[in-house]
Amino acid sequence: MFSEKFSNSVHPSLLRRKIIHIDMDAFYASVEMRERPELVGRPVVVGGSPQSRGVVATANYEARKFGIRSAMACAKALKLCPQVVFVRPRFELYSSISRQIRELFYKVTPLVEPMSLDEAYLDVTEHNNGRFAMEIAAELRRQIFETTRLTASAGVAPNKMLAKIASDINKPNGMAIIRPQVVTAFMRSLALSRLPGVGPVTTKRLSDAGLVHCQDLLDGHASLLRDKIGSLYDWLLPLCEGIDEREVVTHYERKSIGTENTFAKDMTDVATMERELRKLTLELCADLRARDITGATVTLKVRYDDFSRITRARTLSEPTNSEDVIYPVLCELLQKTEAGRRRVRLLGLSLSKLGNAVVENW
Ligand code: DCP
Ligand code: MG
Repeated sequence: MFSEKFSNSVHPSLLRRKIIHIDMDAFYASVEMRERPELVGRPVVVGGSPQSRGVVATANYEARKFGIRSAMACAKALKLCPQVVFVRPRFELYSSISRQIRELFYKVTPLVEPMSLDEAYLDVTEHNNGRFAMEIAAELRRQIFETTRLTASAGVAPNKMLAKIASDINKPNGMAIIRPQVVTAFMRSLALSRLPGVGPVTTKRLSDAGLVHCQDLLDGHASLLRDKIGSLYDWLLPLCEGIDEREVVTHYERKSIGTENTFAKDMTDVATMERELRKLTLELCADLRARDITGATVTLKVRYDDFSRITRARTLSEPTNSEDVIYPVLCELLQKTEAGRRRVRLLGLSLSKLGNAVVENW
């Protein structure tokens, strides 16, 4: 599709790495269709209910034909397609499948950055066993299907931005490769709204300035464009050239650790809540001590029966993981809520301002 004549202008950063982006197709909906074959061929929305202001988490491809999209109100989805089937999400099921998929990724390389339950970047520059990145991606898609009976799409490219854009090109159940030699040509016709970090607000600002595609920015005069869109220009320019130096991040530093429980019956009296908090505190502190984690800020989370949620927090003079310190603080924080006056469906607690850096993989 793109001619090789661009090969003499390849930016060196595009020759450095090989990145694969994998993204499951209509993930939650595909899982539900696998579990309930009677849904196959029908438009399906996974999400809340149209009666209770729920939103669409995802829609299968049949439902998308009617214009239904993620984050849309379920009531609107129902208007667009009256025969749509609404299904409640089952997050535990999705995360167990997500773990299966990640295991397949980690067999290829430790350089995996999961972005969500259904999406990850892999850096296969080194860990390729002599295979082309494209072959690894094809093999992973095959293994994912064999293991889960679900389809994934893949993108292969010299960086994260391009790999993610590529995985969308032949979605669903497809794959695309963007070679370094075609990046310049490919980027020119790409809409600016497809660049990472460019959301609806920025897209509007850019189109108000007459900028819709990357070429509009690439061909424009730098100082004129800086006058129009300010520092946005310098941020976007390398992206429009197809340059994205972000590494695949395999570990993150944990900022907080906590636990919570939704109760089978809403709670009304404070003594019961204190007992439940005590149980949660003992569990959490045992875990913290086992992992040698301490924290200075204690946060209590309360969800009332109408699903509204509040948090109350206190920072101690020094980090701890002792229930004898944390539990009384939680009881004090509970006094600062409407517990006892309103019905409570969930209690949670967490510790932040951790005393020692806690580095984990995803
Ligand atoms: N999700 C959500 N709310 C959103 C977007 C997504 O709950 N606003 C959930 C449901 C999706 C899952 O995350 O199934 C993965 O998100 P994707 O954006 O990858 O969408 P899908 O996998 O559903 O579809 P696609 O085939 O376009 O990747
Ligand atoms: Mg997906």
